[in-house]
Amino acid sequence: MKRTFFLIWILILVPTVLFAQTKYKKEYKLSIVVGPKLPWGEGATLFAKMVRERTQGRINIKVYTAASLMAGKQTNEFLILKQGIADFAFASTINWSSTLKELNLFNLPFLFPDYSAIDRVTEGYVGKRIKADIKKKGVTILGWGENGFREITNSKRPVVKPEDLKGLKIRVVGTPIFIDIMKSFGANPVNMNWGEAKVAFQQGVVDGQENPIVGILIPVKIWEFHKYITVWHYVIDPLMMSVNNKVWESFTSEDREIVRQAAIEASYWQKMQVRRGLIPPDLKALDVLKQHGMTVTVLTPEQIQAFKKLAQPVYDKWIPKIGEDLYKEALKAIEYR
Ligand code: X2X
Repeated sequence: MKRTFFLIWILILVPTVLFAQTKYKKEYKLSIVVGPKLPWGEGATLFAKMVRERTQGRINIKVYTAASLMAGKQTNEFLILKQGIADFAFASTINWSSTLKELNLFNLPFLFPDYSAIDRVTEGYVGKRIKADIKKKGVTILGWGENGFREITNSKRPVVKPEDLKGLKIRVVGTPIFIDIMKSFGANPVNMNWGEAKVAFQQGVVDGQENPIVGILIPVKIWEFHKYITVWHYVIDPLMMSVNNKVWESFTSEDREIVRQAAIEASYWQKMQVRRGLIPPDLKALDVLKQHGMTVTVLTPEQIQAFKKLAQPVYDKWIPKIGEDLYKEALKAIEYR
């Protein structure tokens, strides 16, 4: 009797274990658009390491840097993740916002005044709604990291007022709202993939660009190309640790829990890295730029207002595409004090 039970048990258990293991791929591909040494890349690597260790190697994630899974075309990232060419991505809202219009919420100029405002939006009701919408489109968001507040640099002159931007060629990501924003300020936007941008700075094909200080500008040594930076916090750029829905559903519930927890921890760690030296009174990150000879101009609220006023047409055009309701909910969270 006992032996029969044992045999039945073995007959059930062995195929279950084998089947569970064959469901998993040998390697899961995680996409990022930058290199491995930036905090963004380090966050992705940390996530992969945590998942590999905590699942005893059952889930083996490899980080594909420099937009290599989409031949450099960073605005295609959501599509390749949805299609399963990538299994995971640690992705900027900017790069997905040409496909997912509501993500342009984060691109509205001067909407987010500080870190606490962006945290209330991503971690609150608006973040949950965005997650639910993206889930319906084939992708699960597991955690929020951050590229940072984007500041503008150039090789020509200090930018204090809109007239200073007149005629400057500014490299932006090839997502339509950035063309509208730069035009509203009076600059000449040039869209270009990040992979080609550094050479363009070097050769002076463009006069300037916009990117976050700790997340991008210090690691790429922007002072080798541009002498002037204006700190104006005009756009914030959250990162989403994300996974293709089919891949997500193929994991056991225990493994999903491990992956979810690792995503939260790694994205939070990454977000804290890029905020270092940028929260008053600790502004060491600005000192690094100055030590390398850059002229750092920090705009006052009145100076920012001059740019924000010019961007009103961007708000008028893009709020309907983002969704009036989502925008209003975000405003509520931002204005909460
Ligand atoms: O292309 C950029 O500017 C970058 C690296 O910041 C993004 O991917 C949004």
